Amino acid sequence: MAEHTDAKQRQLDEHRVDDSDRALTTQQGVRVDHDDDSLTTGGRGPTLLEDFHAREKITHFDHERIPERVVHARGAGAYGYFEAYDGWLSDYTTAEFLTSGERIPVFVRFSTVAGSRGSADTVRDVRGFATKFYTRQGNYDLVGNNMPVFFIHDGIKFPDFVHAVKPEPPNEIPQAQSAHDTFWDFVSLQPESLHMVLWLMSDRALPRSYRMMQGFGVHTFRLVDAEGRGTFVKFHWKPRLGTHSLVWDECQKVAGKDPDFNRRDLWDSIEAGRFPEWELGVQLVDEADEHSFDFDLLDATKIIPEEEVPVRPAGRMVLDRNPENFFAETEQIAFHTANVVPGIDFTNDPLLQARNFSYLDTQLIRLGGPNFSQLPVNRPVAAVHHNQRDGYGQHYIHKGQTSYFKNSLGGGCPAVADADTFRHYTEAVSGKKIRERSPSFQDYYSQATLFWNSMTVVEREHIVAAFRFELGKVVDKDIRARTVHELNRVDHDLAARVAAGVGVPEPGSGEPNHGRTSPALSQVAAPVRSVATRKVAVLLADGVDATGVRKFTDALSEAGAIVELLAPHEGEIAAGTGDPLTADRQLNTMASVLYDAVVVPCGPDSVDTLSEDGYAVHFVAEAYKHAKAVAASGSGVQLLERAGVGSRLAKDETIVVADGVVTTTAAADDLPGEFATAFLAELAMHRAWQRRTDSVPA
Ligand code: HDE
Repeated sequence: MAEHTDAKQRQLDEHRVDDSDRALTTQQGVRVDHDDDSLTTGGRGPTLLEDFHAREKITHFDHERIPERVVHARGAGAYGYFEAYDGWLSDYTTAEFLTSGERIPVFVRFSTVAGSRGSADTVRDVRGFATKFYTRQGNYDLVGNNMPVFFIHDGIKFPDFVHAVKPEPPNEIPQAQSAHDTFWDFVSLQPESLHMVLWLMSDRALPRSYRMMQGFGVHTFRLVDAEGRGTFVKFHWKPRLGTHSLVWDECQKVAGKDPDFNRRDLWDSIEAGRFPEWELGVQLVDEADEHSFDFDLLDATKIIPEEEVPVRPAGRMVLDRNPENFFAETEQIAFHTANVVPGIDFTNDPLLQARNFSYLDTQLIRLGGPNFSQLPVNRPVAAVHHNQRDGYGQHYIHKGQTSYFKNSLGGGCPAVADADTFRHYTEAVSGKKIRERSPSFQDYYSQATLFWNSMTVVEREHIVAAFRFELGKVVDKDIRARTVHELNRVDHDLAARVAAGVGVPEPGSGEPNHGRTSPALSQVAAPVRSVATRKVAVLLADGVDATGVRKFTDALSEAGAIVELLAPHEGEIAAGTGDPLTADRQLNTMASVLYDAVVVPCGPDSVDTLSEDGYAVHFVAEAYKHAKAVAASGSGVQLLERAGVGSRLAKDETIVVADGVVTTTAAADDLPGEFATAFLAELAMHRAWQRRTDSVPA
């Protein structure tokens, strides 16, 4: 648990309840001497109405569920802090948290969008990335996603879009999936969604970890300085560990092996003191340049390419404390895009404007009334004084005779302030009231093409495979054809490759591709290489060369990787050389998909046992299929051969590195330090994307 306490944590401490060494009571504080049997007439008679304890207990239980979020129902959150760099943003904004450099408490909630609260983490979906900054000037919420654009550009389409992606009404199937008819029906008829659909079909929709995911504010917001001058801004979060994804086959398996994969990863990392970190970046656009782009800044289906407007580092955020209670904190946190502080304002982005209505509205039903901002996790650390009164769940006891403004009886208080106040940006607007979207929003394809053009070969392969998978689940052939037709307007090669997979005739040559790229969009082209927090499975059994294992795993741990020893049985593992080892986990409780890499150490008996264990053989083959780093030393190489892994395995004591597979026949005593170094280099690559594994059984 984090050492640091801050204003928010001190406030939360007042609400934290510790039951240890305490007596059981009713809600009224009456001590209870019996909690197993209800009050009955005789041991076998009817239960008595006067059993207030049993009634209270059951009644509370009957009411303990609240509606899940209509979207983003499944999530995981944590506390931490944000600190701005250098205060350079004070040239643009009066928002203190962006300029003071002080540590500002935050709570971040990550989420999937489509699935219900109990759905699996590793589904193909957008991820929410919502941050509440508890600033001295009030709460600021940056309610973003891990993709920089959205499916629609006008909020009026949001209910349609969500109805289309959610499980279908007759049977509530499928859960947490976009691979079904209604979603693709919507997409094929709503071309503005195409750009985001390309992101959704890309690896961005399959994050390896919330800690390895970018975040985006999506909309163009506005910074406002002390003179009231506005500057357009887009917010970006960049993870220190780089942006990395799982592969689709892996995701589907993880959904069964560990449906809490991303949630657990966040929790475990924070518990272990490996605090996730992001850098906040901003793209700033002068108001005078509002119309100098070939898209509309108010259109949330568009990015501002980083090569056109660079992302400037503005601060960093660290998450260092898990919540005490999921419901109280992660479930009850209420984000709202209209929670802004002085120095940050909106633009006329029609999606943002609708969100500013929706987020307050939704909390009223979800949290049962207008006082949800008094819930501990939602309370600002800034002082709160207003004339709003009463309502369900009112926690404050407001003193005084007046609850209106202006008043004389209350001395005019609370009084409007004259400094440090929120003042709406004064923007001149004019025009006729019309239901019509500006033509500047109507280029649906250029940026979808830009995204496609910017992908590496392997990223494109994944996108094509994703389209084939998703459309392959669509029953209505017209929807498939219509979608392919739309893809043809993005790129002909893309459309042709998808068409070939889903039984749709290849469309004509389509519109010419504009050929532009934005290198920053690829997450593979310039990866952050790090082994920090990467999970490595070491497969072993009795007779393993324990000396070599220790030497190797020490080197990995020192480099920041997490090593787990997996064996057919838990407890002590008899060693072929050196002292016995203790297995961390029983092999069959885990799976390769829960690790970043796998290692098979030397030890003839150990390797013989593993070679007879289909689970171990599959473990290695599957890690190989998913392009993970694989290593084996000494007799361990035989298990790789048995698993059909790699065509270039070591034949002698030389270290062979081939497409992420690192082998040597050297055993414990001769195992060179370079073996660990070579493996760490492959692990840092995240995946050996150049490895061709299509023919490896899934
Ligand atoms: Fe949301 N969205 N949204 N959304 N959204 C909600 O608010 C909505 C949009 C996002 O961890 C809801 O409290 C409308 C864009 C996140 O608690 C609801 C529109 C982006 C979260 C809602 C959008 C988001 C939500 C459901 C179109 C990325 C989870 C429960 C006008 C920038 C926050 C709730 C959390 C949650 C409405 C579009 C991100 C119903 C109407 C664009 C991360 O109010």
